[in-house]
Amino acid sequence: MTRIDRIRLHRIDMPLIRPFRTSFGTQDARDILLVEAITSDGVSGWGECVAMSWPGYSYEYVDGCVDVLTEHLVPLVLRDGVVDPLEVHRRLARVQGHPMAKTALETAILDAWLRTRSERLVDFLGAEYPGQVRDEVDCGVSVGIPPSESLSELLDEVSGYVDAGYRRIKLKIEPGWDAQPVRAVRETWPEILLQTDANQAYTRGDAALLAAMDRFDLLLVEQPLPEDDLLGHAALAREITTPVCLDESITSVAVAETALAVEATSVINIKPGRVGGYLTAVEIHDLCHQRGVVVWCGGMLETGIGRAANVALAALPGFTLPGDTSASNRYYAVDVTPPFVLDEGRLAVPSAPGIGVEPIPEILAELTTWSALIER
Ligand code: OSB
Ligand code: MG
Repeated sequence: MTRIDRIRLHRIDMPLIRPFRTSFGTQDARDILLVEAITSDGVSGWGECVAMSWPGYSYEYVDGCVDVLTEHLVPLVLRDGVVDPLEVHRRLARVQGHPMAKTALETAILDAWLRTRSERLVDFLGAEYPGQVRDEVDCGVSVGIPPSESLSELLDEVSGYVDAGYRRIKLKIEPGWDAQPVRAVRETWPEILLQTDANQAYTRGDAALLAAMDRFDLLLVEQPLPEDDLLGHAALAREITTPVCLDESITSVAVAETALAVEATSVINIKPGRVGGYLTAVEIHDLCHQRGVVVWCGGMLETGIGRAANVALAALPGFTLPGDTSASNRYYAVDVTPPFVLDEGRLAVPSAPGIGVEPIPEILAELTTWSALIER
């Protein structure tokens, strides 16, 4: 019987093509933890931890993830080498919180398990939807606030993405960088699918400011208010015509259900790392799909490892809006896996077993700043 014998943590440093500024801070490089789960048959599975190096988007951060993985999560699975995905999921639930760390470990083990069975992640995730799972997904792109705060720089960047074929543009906004850039992009591309993301930068008193963007025909506004303010989002949703979409707030199936019940959100951004894994991500998808609520797949500047798994998730039938599933070259000159390349604004779902890709050893070695092996 296959067991998980060893877990290796790889910390890598990936320079970004250009700085990525949001309302919570600026990143120049991505400090990323990859988890490798190695079976008793010598098969490796991979998972990416989407935490950032500082707790700006959520409370998780890379040093904290290394600690909770090493001290708490990895020991729970190495005790008996459990590989069954549902059992791994139940096991990790004994630790409170830390969804990004859990997702990385759960995905690595799931990938290893699927590889030993020669089954693709997309077929596993989409098992309830035979014949309805896509083999390519529509891609959008998230556009940061230009560090110069220059409109012409923003339009140049967006123009590059439009030319590359992206099917939807998302603009990061914050007070002081909102209606003006949104208007400039809308006037330049009257037909493009356009949405905004505030990453919690507004307050309950800002409804008029946000309503001022209703005239730009936006698909949605993502996470305008603080994460815990579901009722604030519900009140705001009554004040503006642009649909409210929650990202940071949706941390579990139960919260998703509550947010829908109080009408705090009418569209959901599903990010596996934020909700604690691909199994939970599918549950939220199923809940929304049953209720006719649209979902789309978010992103966290993933390498090819996380991107591969996200593309598989985004192939499920409820993902009807383009996701933040951009090509590798949106963020990185060199990806740690073979690059994901856009084809007519779409990415292909990998055809190989598991997540379908793995790191290129020489590139991984070059990018690695630290690694640790944890054994049974
Ligand atoms: O809020 O969706 C977000 C990146 C890091 C943290 C939070 C967010 C984002 C993005 C980029 O918007 C999504 C991507 O292209 O991966
Ligand atoms: Mg967001």
